[in-house]
Amino acid sequence: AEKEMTLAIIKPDGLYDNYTDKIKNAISDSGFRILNERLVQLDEDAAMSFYAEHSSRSFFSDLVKYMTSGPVLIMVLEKENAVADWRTLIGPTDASKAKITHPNSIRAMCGKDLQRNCVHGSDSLQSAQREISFFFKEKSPGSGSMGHDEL
Ligand code: YYY
Ligand code: MG
Repeated sequence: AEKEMTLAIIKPDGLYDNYTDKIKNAISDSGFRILNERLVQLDEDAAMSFYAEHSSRSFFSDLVKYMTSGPVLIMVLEKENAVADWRTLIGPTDASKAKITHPNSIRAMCGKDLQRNCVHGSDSLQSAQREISFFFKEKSPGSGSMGHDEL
């Protein structure tokens, strides 16, 4: 099968609680390669744009507040079937439920609850491409990318 790329983020609580090494070990133990990474402090505009699909949801403003509450570590992961396999490794969105149903998942081990779930993973190949470009592709000013690094 073809290699795929997906976008992973260690969210503010994950960095703050020093889960970076544990998460990176899980990443390499599961056969992913980290192609690129950036430590980023998201501002409100970037967080709103990254999560635009959720802009009408009741949790949106809390999500933006949380995602801008501290630095996040953005990583591009590569592997066969990377998108689905990374979603499997991180586990369900609600970390408090993941602790019961998927105790070996990253969200179960490192997350706290529905909001503070420690990590992000792209939900489809199309999302992965959009999200990787959001952080890592050089784009013309005003095009929406906040990244300046080349893959
Ligand atoms: O893709 P995933 O992160 O598992 O969940 P999404 O449904 O895309 O929601 C994005 C993000 O929003 C989630 O990681 C936590 C937060 N969130 C929330 O705070 N409350 C909800 N009811 C749903 C999601
Ligand atoms: Mg999602």
